[in-house]
Amino acid sequence: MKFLISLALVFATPLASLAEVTVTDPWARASILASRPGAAYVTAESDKDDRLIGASTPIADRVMIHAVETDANGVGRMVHRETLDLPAGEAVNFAPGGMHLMLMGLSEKLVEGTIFPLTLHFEAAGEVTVDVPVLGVAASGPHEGSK
Ligand SMILES: [Cu+2]
Repeated sequence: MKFLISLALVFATPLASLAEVTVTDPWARASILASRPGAAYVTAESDKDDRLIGASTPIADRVMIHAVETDANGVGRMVHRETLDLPAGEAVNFAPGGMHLMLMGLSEKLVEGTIFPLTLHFEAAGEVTVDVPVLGVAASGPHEGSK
């Protein structure tokens, strides 16, 4: 019993002070032209209320958080967001046609079969870096085109 109590204390201390964000299913679509921005997608989930405050990658000048909003005429347009809220325990999905990480000023075009690092900056959890696989130009999700 004494052992169980001390074990609980050991595990409770770090969890109480730090938020932890899990980033899964990163992917990007191959680009046809390096002059066009690329887009990367992930799923992010935090165990505490947190906020995505930015992202970066060595292959692009700048990474922007973009949402897609549909106007009154049903036309979707990209909207820049400075931050993105991550409510505790809620998985936030980035996907084509919705939230995405826009890779501005690519140093080279995204080639299918390659991988690049992407660092996400969270207000509470700090930095999380993931390896982003580049899938085919027609891929629409993280598991397609990855045989
Ligand atoms: Cu965009």
